[in-house]
Amino acid sequence: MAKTKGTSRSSSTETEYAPGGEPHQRTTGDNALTTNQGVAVSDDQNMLRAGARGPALLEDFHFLEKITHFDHERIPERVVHARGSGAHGVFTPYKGAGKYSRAAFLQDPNVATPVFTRFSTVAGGAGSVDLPRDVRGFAVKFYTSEGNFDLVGNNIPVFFIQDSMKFPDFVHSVKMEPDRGFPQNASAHDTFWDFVSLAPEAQHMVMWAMSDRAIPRSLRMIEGFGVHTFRLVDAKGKATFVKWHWRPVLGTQSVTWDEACKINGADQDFHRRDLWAAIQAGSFPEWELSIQPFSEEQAAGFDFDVLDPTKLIPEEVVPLVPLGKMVLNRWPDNFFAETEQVAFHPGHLVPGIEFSDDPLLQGRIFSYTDTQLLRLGGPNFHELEINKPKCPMRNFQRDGLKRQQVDKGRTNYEPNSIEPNGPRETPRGFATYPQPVNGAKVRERSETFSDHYSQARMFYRSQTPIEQAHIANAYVFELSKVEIVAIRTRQLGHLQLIDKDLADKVADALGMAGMADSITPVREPIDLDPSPALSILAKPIDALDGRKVGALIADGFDAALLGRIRAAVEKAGAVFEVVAPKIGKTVAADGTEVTADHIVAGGPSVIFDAVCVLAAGPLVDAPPAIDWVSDAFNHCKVMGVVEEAQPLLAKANVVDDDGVIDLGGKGIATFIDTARRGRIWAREGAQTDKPPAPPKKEPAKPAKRR
Ligand code: HDE
Repeated sequence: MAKTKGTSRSSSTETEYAPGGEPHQRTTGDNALTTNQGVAVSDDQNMLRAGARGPALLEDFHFLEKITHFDHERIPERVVHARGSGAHGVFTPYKGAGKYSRAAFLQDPNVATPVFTRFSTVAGGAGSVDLPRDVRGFAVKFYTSEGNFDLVGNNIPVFFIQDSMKFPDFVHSVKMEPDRGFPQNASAHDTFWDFVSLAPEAQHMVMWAMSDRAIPRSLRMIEGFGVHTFRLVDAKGKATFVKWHWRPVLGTQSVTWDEACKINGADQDFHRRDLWAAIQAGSFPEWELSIQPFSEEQAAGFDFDVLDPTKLIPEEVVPLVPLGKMVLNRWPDNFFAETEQVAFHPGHLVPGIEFSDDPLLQGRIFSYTDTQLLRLGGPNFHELEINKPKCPMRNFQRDGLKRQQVDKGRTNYEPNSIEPNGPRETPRGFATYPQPVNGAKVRERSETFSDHYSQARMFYRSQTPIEQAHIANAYVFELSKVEIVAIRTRQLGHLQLIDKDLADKVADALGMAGMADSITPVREPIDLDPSPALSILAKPIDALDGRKVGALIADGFDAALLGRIRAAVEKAGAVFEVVAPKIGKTVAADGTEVTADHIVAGGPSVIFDAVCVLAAGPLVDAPPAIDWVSDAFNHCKVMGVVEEAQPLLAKANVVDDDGVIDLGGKGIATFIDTARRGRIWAREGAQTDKPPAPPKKEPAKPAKRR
């Protein structure tokens, strides 16, 4: 066991790291951790399992009690992922998608399977804001002809912990602190950083959480991942390991941290409203479902264990195989009945899709049933409309709280000879892949789980300089909110192991240069090849589809120009909205009257992807208008401008660059063309020490502001 000195301010506890890398803090005093029956606990880090890499054992009463108690902690909102937005849709497989799995919904491109998808944040309550720095849940229920299959994933491909035993501890640490009740939905506080800095296995996912992935532009623009390794089984019984991926057709996009903070104030339902509005407008979001298939032999050759949920498989090593497409095309009729009552469960599998022995997945198989029992009030939650399979469902389970179905007949058991046409077993039913299992009963993490830094380093080094700067800023922001200095120095110690340059930047910005703890890793990190697929900006989008352009006007604006811009923006697939001092009417120079979508303070530029500034006049003396323009510029947005707006632009400190485009002449086309490519990161690059990554395409030479 590797020892690190006690770093907590108030105790002399020593933390020891076992060969698997997990921290153990033991006592010889009278402060033993016990079960609810008073039984002292010897290992609170690992579930009981058959062999270090084997499946979990049902006799683990400590784990069952701990996780049951945890699952029942909140009534009735979800204990995690409470804040969510959902939509109905369909999934259609591509030709040949059934190659790896016998699952019926993957076989026929002419058969679409209904789905219900719920996106969520993790830490906040049901009424919390949509844009905290947080992981997003991405849960899909497929109502297949063979029963319901739930793919319950996140928008980040790895997880914070390796063993389900630690889930209550991890979640407690990130939620509001128990004595003070804040912060809500934020990881920027002592207990979160205390936990993750004591559990090195969290470091990879923490790096993702500090990246722009944790502040998405839209739920329509997030990726989804199954996280764990799963097993697909074909019609002949051949098994393949897979990782699941969802890719948004609109591309992966994020906001900046400053925008996220301001959006939370401007519109706390930003993501829910955005998804709702897109679906109402018939602009249905789409995702491609893919797998990374690999064999057990291939898995054995990787630098990491595929059963370890804190590791990903780079796409450059195992490329994605697309299986089909999901389209979300219908908002629920009733939020409570559908989005709130939907019950997802990683154990809802159909023939052809199975678990792996990932110890995090194994614990989830129990937890989700238990949580629904509490949340939905008993064992009949499958009868709720949103949870009901859309294929026949019959068995001898009976009665219980809130039973809806009126079961008929005399038999409620089998075998029986009284009703021979009643439900019976079938050879085409779900049959588990006969994976051999052996091993001693141990609470032990496999040594193959012990490299906690190499992939965190790989993720960081796969980012563009702009994204790296955002990650560094996020660490600085979060750690600046941590009061206990020892927690900060411990986390800085981990960063030293991940990337020295990042660690020094963060320490420097905190005013803590040279204060990092010295941490001895259980296993020394290695340099892995960067994976460009992990960067958002390295895969630039070239489309305005699904995005939003805002135009700021005031009395005396050019109505004909506004009309031309609106037509061009809408033709490019984006939504166009007008912002003016008054909501009622704004009078153009030619007398035309236009109704605004927002007043200036009600429609700040943070809610748009690109903007046009078409007037100045009274706006020059209005602080919300000055903020509107200067925020748009500072958030690197492409700006279409007119000569008349010059006094406002000057007051907002807008400087000429390739993203400030005169809308005269062919300016509208240049504006659309530039806005399609996203932001003008060079504005931010000017503040970092490295230049931004060059765009793949040469930008069209934009017309400069006169
Ligand atoms: Fe969950 N998780 N989770 N989780 N999870 C829940 O189930 C749990 C984990 C995820 O929109 C709960 O119905 C344990 C990983 C999503 O309704 C609960 C462990 C991943 C959602 C629960 C994990 C997820 C949940 C709370 C570690 C990504 C929202 C309410 C062993 C692969 C689904 C509920 C929705 C919800 C337990 C870890 C994703 C308590 C014990 C890893 C997307 O059962």
